[in-house]
Amino acid sequence: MSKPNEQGLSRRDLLGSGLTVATVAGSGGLLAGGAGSLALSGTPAKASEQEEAEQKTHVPPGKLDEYYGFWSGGHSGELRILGLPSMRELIRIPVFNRCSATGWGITNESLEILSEGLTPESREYLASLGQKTFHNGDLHHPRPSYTDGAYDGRYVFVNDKANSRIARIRLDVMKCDKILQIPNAHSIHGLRLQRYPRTGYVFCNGENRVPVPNVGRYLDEPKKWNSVFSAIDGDTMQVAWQVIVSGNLDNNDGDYQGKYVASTCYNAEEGITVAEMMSSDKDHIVVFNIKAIEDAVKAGKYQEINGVKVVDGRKTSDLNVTRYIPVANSPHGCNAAPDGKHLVINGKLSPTVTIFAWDKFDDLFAGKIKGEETIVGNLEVGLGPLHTTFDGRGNCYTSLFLDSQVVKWNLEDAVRAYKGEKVNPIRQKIDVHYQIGHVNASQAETKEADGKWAVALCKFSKDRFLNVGPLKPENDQLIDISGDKMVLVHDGPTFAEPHDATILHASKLKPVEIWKRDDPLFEFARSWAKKDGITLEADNKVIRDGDKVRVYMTSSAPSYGVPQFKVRKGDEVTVFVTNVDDVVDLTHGFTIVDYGIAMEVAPQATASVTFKANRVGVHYYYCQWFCHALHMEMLGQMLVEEAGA
Ligand code: CUK
Ligand code: CUA
Repeated sequence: MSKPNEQGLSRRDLLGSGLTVATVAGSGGLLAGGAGSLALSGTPAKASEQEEAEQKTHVPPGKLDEYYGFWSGGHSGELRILGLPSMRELIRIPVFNRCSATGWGITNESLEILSEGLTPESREYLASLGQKTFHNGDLHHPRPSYTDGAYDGRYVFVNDKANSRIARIRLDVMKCDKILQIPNAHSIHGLRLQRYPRTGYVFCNGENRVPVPNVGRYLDEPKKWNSVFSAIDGDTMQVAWQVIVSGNLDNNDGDYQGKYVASTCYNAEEGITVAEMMSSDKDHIVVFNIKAIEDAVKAGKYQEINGVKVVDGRKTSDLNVTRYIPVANSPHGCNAAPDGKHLVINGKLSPTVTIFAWDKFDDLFAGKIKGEETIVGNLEVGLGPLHTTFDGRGNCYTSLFLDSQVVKWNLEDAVRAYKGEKVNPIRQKIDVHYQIGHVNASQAETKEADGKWAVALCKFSKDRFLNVGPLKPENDQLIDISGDKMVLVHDGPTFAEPHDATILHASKLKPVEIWKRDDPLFEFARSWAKKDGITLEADNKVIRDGDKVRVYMTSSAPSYGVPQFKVRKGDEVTVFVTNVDDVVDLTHGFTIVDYGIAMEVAPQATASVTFKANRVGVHYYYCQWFCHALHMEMLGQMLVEEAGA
């Protein structure tokens, strides 16, 4: 039993007791982490089933996991890779954050990526702060690229809710190579990818409504505010087009035919306060017709705002590019089923999921049927349905935030029940710990959904782990979904904040072992080397160019090619380090003491950093990545002399 609070009840007691809380739709407190009263108690597995399932998660020392999981890092701004089913964290990929280990946000290469895609307004704002980029981000939705509805192993795309950006991570080297800030849209939340014929478009939801363009007035005229839906070209990482909509945009997903994208909206009222946003008992989903939007752009039926072609898709528009379909208040998750035919909308405040048939959208846009007629199912699943995932065998798994459960239900049965047949689509409910957000299963967002594992990303761990102070870890739980019954098999503590994860079979990815020397990410160093007549892999040289100094050095365990160099106070110094070791695992680093500089230089990579030598003295530089028995001895000295010396 966990320790009671002053009222004599711990949260665990509350969760277990079925204590009644107000469940009036519209009560803001409802979503603040209370326990649901209607919760059917979860059905735990039999001891033998439990043991058998737990055995399967054991990956013995030296053995490899069967799946990669791309985990969002939420407001830590990073992306993480876990191995499944062991749930071991394999590595972290810095994206919107700064990273002390790899020098992300310090090196020239990373700063170029972090700053090149910013809008002119952001650049100006950041320059006024003396910054080249933002230092934070809020990464919710990692999505691997597709070819014909299956993962193709090229990229993972992610959103940044905090600073309205998206980023691309290359899966051959597991590094971020592009970041784009999206003009006109405010706060990028939902992010999904074009599945067919390939990615293609990256679809991004601007969550919050603002004046478009955002010109510094109209606070008291919210009717002049809008949300903006963006399609980004995933190859060039440029905005292809945008659509201005009514209401806001939360999550989205596309079909398997490349024709439609749908998005949930939790504020059709276009209110500002919670009460206003909740005033109607209906919100809507918006359906975007890709071809119609492209045709409108081709026909010049757009407005150019901040350099982007913006098509009018509001309710009042006569362009026939969007359709609004009413659903119960405050829908959240938006999930295309791997059967290619169905779309599941998760009710959040409504205890239901609503099922749509993609192919009915043809008739909807042709004006032959009404929005409501595209609905083929509506099933009561439990309290606080947020997201749904799939096993490829016709079953769906929906996260229930308020009930702290995952509910398994059958899609075909739900469609039959909606037609009036007497079937119970609900298969099972299990407890998760606690307050689950996303649930996602192996390969579930592809036509190759394989129904082996699902992860339940729980917002609270409460007393599941040793107490680490007021800020608790969250809890990513692993569920075996391969059999008739779900079995909860693993608790995984995790730091802020995994919203979401996508799970790929390991055969989908073929990352390189060491860098290739001609990698485009080394272009900055290559172009300077060319100007200076330097061969990066061989030369160790200090070049003075007025008050600019460029230091080119190699690194080879356990030494730097330049053991010492001298500069003058006030010089602008750029150090290029090329790791000439070609052994797997042999990463070097370069850290200058008391200068705030550190970077990773993996085998066959070049990294560079530029700084002002404004601090005189002898400053050691050393290798911070363990590389050799003499790793401690891998160091050198930079002397910064007084300018007149
Ligand atoms: S959202 Cu976090 S629980 Cu940002 Cu994907 Cu639904
Ligand atoms: Cu090189 Cu440690």
